[in-house]
Amino acid sequence: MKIAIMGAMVEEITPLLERVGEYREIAYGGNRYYEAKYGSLDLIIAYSKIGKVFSALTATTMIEKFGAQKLLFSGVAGAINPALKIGDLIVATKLCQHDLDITAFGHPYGFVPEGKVFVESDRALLSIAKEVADELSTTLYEGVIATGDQFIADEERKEWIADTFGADALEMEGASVAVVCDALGVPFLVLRAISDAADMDAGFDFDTFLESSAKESADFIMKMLDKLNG
Ligand code: 3QA
Repeated sequence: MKIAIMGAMVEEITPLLERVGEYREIAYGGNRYYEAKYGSLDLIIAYSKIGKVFSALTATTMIEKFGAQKLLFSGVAGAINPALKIGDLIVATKLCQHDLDITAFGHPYGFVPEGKVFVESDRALLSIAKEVADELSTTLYEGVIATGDQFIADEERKEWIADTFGADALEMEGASVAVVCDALGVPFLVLRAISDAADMDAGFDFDTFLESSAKESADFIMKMLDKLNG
C-alpha cells in the first residue's frame, strides 16, 4: 500500500520526516518528494507550497507519478468554531472553496458547473481517525473545512465563511486536494491542528503556534499509519 502524506509548508512535514527516519529525495515539478518505508507501508511525503494551485499540483503528482493509493493531509488551520482552541485537532468531514465565486450567474458560492460545493472525506479513513482518537483519549473534532487562497485575519470574512458554508475551520489547501483526490478516485483525509482563530491576532498566533500545532497533527498522522500498518 502506497500512502501520500502532504503538507503545505515545510514545518508541516518536518515532524513526519523525523519520524520515518531514512528517506530518498526526488525533485519533480519544482518540489521535493520524499520516499520512505514505514513498516509495511510505502510512503510518499511532500509539502506543496501554500495555496490551492500548488497543493493541487502536489496531490496530482503524488497520485499520478508516484502511485499513491490513499492521501493524508497534515497541517494547521485557523479556527472558526469557537469550540476549537489552539492545538486542537480537526478532521474534515467535507471541504469547500470559500473563494470560488460565480454567483453573478445564479450559482451558489463555492460551485462551478460539473463540480460540487462540498467534497466528502473518505469514511474508512475518518473511522480510522476516530479509532486513533479514542485509543489516545484525545478529542478529535469533525467538521467542515473551508479553503481559499487567502490567509484570513479578519472577523467579518471569517463570519461570512461560517455563515455561507457552515465551516468550522479554514485553511488554504484542503479543498483543492479533495477535488483532485475525488476526481482521481483516491481516498483522502484532511487533518489539521489549530494554529490561530483567523482573527485580528491570527498573524501573530500563526507564527507562534505553527510549529507546535503542525507537530500535533503529524503525531496523530503517525498513529494513523500505525493503525494502517495493522
Ligand atoms: C498560511 C498557511 C497556509 O498553508 C494555510 C497555513 C492557518 N491559519 C490560517 C488562516 N487563514 C488561512 N489559512 C490558515 N495554512 C500561510 S501564510 C503564512 C506564511 O508565512 C493554514 C492556516 N488564518 C510565510 C513566512 O513568510
